[in-house]
Amino acid sequence: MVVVKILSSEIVATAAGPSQFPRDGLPEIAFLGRSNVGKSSLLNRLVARQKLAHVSRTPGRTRLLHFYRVRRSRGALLLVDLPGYGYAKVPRREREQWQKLVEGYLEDRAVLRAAVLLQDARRTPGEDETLLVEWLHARNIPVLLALTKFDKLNASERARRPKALAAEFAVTSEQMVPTSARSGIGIAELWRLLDALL
Ligand SMILES: Nc1nc2c(ncn2[C@@H]2O[C@H](COP(=O)(O)OP(=O)(O)OP(=O)(O)O)[C@@H](O)[C@H]2O)c(=O)[nH]1
Ligand SMILES: [Mg+2]
Repeated sequence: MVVVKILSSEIVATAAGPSQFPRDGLPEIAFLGRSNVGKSSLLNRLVARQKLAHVSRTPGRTRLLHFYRVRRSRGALLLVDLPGYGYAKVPRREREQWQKLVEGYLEDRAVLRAAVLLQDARRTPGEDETLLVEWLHARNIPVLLALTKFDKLNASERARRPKALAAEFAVTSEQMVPTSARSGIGIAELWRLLDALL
């Protein structure tokens, strides 16, 4: 197995719109999912830093795109922490703004190599998730599903949930990885799947 080292990671942009997106041409991976699903935590774990991305105490606060540059022994890339959706208290007008910002980003970003959609391993996907996967497929954006908070499942759920969720999303096992930002389960596997798309 080839060991890929993380050499450095840093935030390079916090963007409220396209004019603030980085233009250095590095390949990019976007992290998408419901508020509180664990996007920032997973990102921190991927770069082996505890406090690069902000882990929120109050869900649904992030309204911006955060771009992190990661230098690895096999090259540099950007990881993008997208604002979470689906937070119940968010008024409709803000939801529409989220949609405009995130869909605008996903549709126009030439350097985008893949989207990682995060799904809480304990929960049933909602329309937000299934429609998003369809939307990404329709635009030929490769999608990986990261099941989050896998440490919270017991042994029998660990055996059952990935299969059930793969069926609900209609994806193969190569497109899905159980993860835990707490224990580190699935982090190496997620990098392996991402590298195949980079
Ligand atoms: N047990 C456990 N808790 C986790 C895991 N990942 C995230 N959490 C917790 O879930 C909460 C939300 O995590 P965040 O990483 O801030 O989630 P987010 O998707 O970035 O949330 P927004 O930025 O609000 O969209 C925090 O309390 C985390 O500590 C995990 O793998 N296991
Ligand atoms: Mg976050």
